[in-house]
Amino acid sequence: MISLKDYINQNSANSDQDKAIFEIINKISDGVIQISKLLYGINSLDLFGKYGGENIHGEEVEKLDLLANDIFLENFIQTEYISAVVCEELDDIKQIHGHDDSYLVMMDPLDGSSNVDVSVSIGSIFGVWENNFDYSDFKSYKGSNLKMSMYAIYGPNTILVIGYDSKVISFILDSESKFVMLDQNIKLPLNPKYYSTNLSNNKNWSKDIQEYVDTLRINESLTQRYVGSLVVDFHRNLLKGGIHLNPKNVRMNKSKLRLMYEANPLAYIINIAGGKSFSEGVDTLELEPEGIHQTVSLIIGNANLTKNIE
Ligand code: AHM
Ligand code: MG
Repeated sequence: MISLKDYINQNSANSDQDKAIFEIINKISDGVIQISKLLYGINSLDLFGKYGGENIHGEEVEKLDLLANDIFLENFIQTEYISAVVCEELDDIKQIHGHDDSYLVMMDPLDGSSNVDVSVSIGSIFGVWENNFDYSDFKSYKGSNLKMSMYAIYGPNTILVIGYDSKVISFILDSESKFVMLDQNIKLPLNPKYYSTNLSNNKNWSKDIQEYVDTLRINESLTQRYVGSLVVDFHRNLLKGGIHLNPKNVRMNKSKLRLMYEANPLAYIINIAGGKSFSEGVDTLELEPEGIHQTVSLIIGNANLTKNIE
C-alpha cells in the first residue's frame, strides 16, 4: 500500500514544477486531514449551525465554511510555492507571498455547506494555476491553463482525488490519519449509470435543457441520483459513470456554480478521465473568465451523455 507522503516523495524530484505542485498537494492534504479530525472528532457538536453572516455571494455562511477557509489558508502560508489564493469566502485575491513564479490556488474550502447540518457528505475543491499571469488580464486563467486540480470528500470516509500530469489518482484516509492510495488511474466507465440534477429547478431551465433532461429521464440505462453537494455528485459519476447538470436559471438569467473553483477544477479532472464538460455554451476549460467569482452553468460527465446545450 502506497501512502500519499511516499507518493509525493517519489514524484516530486522530477522537475521544478513537480516539486512545487506536490508541495501544494501536501499542504492541501494536511488541511483536509485537519478538517476530517474536526468533523469526526470529539468536538464535532460545535460545528453545527450558521456563523450568522453572509458571504460576498449573499449566501448564509456556516461555521464550517469559515473554519475550512482558515485551515487551508494557515497551511498555504507555510509554503512559498503558493503566492496567492482565491476563495469562495474572500472578496479579492489574497496575496500570501511575493513570488511571481509560484502558484495561485483557487478553492471552495467547503462545498455543499447546506448539507453539513444534516450530516450529508460534503467536500473541498481546488484548482492550481501558475501565478505569472497578469491579474488585469483574467483571460489567462482559463481552465485549460490549470496545472493541477484536486478535491476532497468528507463522507463515510475521507477521500482525496488528484488530477495532475494526465492522470487522476485517489487516496483514502486511514484510521491513523494517513492517506493511502485507492486508485492509480481513474477513467470513466464506458457504460454510465447515473444522471444527476436538481429536477425541481426544471421550471427555470431553457426549453432545450428541459428536452435534453427528458431524454436522460427516459434513457433506460440511467437512474437518477442527486446529493446537492457538487463534488459528491461529481465523484459518484466519475466512479460509476454519469452526467451532472446545473443549468442556467433563464428566468433570472443567472447560473449558480463558480467557474474558477467549482466548474474548472472538476472539468479538468473529467477531461483527464475521458469525459467532457460544458459551461455557458462552450467547453468549460475554454471559457474565458471575466472575474474570480463568476458563475456558470455546468453539464459534466461521460462524453456520450454530455451535450453543449444552453
Ligand atoms: P456551496 O455549498 O459551496 O455554496 O455550493 C453550491 C452547491 C453545490 O455544491 C451544489 O451542487 C449546488 O449548490 C446545489 O444547488 P441546488 O440547491 O440548486 O440544488
Ligand atoms: Mg461549492
